[in-house]
Amino acid sequence: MARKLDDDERAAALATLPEWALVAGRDAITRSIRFKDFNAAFAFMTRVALKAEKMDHHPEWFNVYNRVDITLSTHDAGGLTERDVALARFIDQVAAGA
Ligand code: HBI
Repeated sequence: MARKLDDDERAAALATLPEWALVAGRDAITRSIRFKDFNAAFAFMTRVALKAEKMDHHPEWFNVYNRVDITLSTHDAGGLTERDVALARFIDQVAAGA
């Protein structure tokens, strides 16, 4: 089971994830992405969903039309782990190519 990142590890990870912010009051990170339309947003969500299944690590997310709000944290560990960092990097790659 993944272990929580300590303060230094979390800061180092966040430094490499400039699009993401810490969630106030949670050991979690969040990013909001706007796509050109719903179709692009849902195509993004489909790709991330397949990766999440493969990783057995799932996002908390909300979609309205072309916007997708994503929050990542590892529920089993009660906070941020390397799995969240890995999924965030994948999300950034897919969003960049959308
Ligand atoms: N996704 N974000 C997140 N955090 C988890 O702890 C987690 C998950 N997806 C699946 C999963 N854990 C399973 O390993 C457990 O529910 C058994």
